[in-house]
Amino acid sequence: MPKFYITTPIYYPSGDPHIGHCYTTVACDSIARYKRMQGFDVMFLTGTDEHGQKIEEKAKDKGVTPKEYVDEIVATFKKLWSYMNISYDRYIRTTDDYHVESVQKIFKELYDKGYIYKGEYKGKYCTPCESFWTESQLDEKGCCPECHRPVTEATEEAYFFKMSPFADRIEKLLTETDYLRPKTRATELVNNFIKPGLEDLCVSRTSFTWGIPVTFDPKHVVYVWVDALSNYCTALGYKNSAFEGDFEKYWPADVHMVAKDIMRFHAIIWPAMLMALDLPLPKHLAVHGWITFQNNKGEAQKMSKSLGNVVDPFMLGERYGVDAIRYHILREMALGADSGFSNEIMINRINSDLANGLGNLVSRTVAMADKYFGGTLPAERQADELDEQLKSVLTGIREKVDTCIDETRLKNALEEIFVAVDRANKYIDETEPWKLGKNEADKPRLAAVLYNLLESIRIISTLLMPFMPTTMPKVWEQIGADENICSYENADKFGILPENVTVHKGEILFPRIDMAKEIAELNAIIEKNMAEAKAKLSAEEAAGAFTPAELAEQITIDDFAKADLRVALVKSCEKVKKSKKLLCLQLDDGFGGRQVVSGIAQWYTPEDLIGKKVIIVANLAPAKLCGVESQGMILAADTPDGGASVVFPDQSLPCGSKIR
Ligand code: ME8
Repeated sequence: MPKFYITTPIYYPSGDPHIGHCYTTVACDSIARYKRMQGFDVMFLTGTDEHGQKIEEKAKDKGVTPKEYVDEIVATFKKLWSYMNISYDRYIRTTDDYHVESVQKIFKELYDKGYIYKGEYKGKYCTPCESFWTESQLDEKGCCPECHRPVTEATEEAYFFKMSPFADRIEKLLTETDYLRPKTRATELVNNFIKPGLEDLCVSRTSFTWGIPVTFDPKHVVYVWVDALSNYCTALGYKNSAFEGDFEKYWPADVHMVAKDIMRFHAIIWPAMLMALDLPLPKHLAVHGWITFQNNKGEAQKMSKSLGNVVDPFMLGERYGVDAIRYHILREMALGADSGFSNEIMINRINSDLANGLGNLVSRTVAMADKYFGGTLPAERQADELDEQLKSVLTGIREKVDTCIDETRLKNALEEIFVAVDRANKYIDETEPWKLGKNEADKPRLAAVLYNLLESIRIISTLLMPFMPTTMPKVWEQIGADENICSYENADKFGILPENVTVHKGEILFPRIDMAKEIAELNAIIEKNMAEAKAKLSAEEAAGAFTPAELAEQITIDDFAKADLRVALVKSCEKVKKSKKLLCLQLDDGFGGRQVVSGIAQWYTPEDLIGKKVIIVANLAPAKLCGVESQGMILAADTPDGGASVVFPDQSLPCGSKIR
């Protein structure tokens, strides 16, 4: 059996997956399903890239270990893939033991062969992208050329991978073979990276620990891209014993699919690593563009959590069905180009292609077979020349779709199939079966027309199955077919359904969407998300711009010792009448209790404080505030926005504990 190995990138579990991640995964899934249908032994790999400084920092911010942090997000990725009907055969996590073992062996082999050597790294490092850049690669502002955020100067002992021995072979790979798709991108890679001289790559880090340790020098962890790229081989059991025989069987990969952001790593570094390991190179690298968010002014924006414009696939799936979303993203994105995501385009596409085009074809055909023949077609037929035109279009699409799939042009594959949908709908207009149905003498002709339509639907739904795997079995049910009849082998032939086929009227496959209503609702959701993200960003910016008040005059330790600071429990609390600012608190101070008045009512309600322990200045001379006596004061910090934040000590401390 011929084999076929396809991979998505392994995604960073640094935030929830969005429609962009869905694109690559759904695209690979559709190809994998198509190839299985063609009889290939398919290995479809996806997974998560879990090491690196970025993850380590995010986990620290959340107060959890990196593994705990990634485990939670990986669960969301897996949930989404199951929701989107992703039929992956293997899911690799770079924290899996077998992968760690293999990466260590790969690093050692490259070292033993002399391709990796120890040196000193001096240069620019972009933490969010985990990438080193040379001066000449930085953007015009001296920032990271990919994410345009500031880079930091880094000098440290590091291991380097010699890239120059592979420069000529890589240039040939990019320019003389069809490894890179679309090939038009080869020029930019050659001009930007190869022509100026391929620089050696820094492949280890010592400034953080969340990575795979270098076995022979464990204060170094392996550079996250070397770790990540290796996944395509380690997941097949390369240099580990987790998957006996798979590497020999499936390597080299037939297709690696990625977006343009990570093309350089897959077009240059990955081939260089494989050449150094003496391994065969993957056959194709399919590079697609970004799904950008099209705002209501029609401008394309990069999807980003901080802008609040990321499109949530769960939300869309709930509204329109997973298959409609799968269809839409695949139909919109051409290989290599960006694609603006807009709710209007999505709804138009679903309404025109799926509800009006395909949905109507199925429902009209089945309804007529039901109405005129009680669901079962009679054997007596009358053919017409028109039928041959329909048949020749329908029997010819499989070959066209095959070519598109082999060239990773999914948008074109769907376009081809929808040419057939349109042709079949046109055949209904040409043959006018509703007129034939009025006349008994025309029944044999009507039976032929409906049979030809059912056959067209069989071919169309067979070829659409890899793209819309939930809906097509429902179509088969309606046209009296099943998965055996709707096989790839039968998809270029006419006359497969039994002569006296019986149809079954079923649910509407793709209900028409009320554009105005949906757009209003979707816009409200996105506006809310964007407003929340903006508020979060300005709070963060305000915090970032904070300049502390000037330091007070110096005091001695004895001066400080005069202030008696104690832990006290807030037993009850209420607003001071006539004052908007004051709260009156009854405290257990460990010495029989006291009352304190505090000017924090704008920021705290009594409920926020009751039951909490706070810190008080216990030996402050009593004073009256708004006529209410205060025996001391509560400690609070100034916040950047001019508010106050009460200092809460360790809540297990007993009341009266002294603070020094
Ligand atoms: O780069 N439009 O992981 P990542 C289209 N861990 N595709 C998008 C997209 C968008 N808006 N957003 C994400 C990494 N993608 C590395 C990869 S591989 C050895 C290591 C998809 O989570 C697209 O496939 O940042 C892109 O290449 C990938 O997610 C980047 O995922």
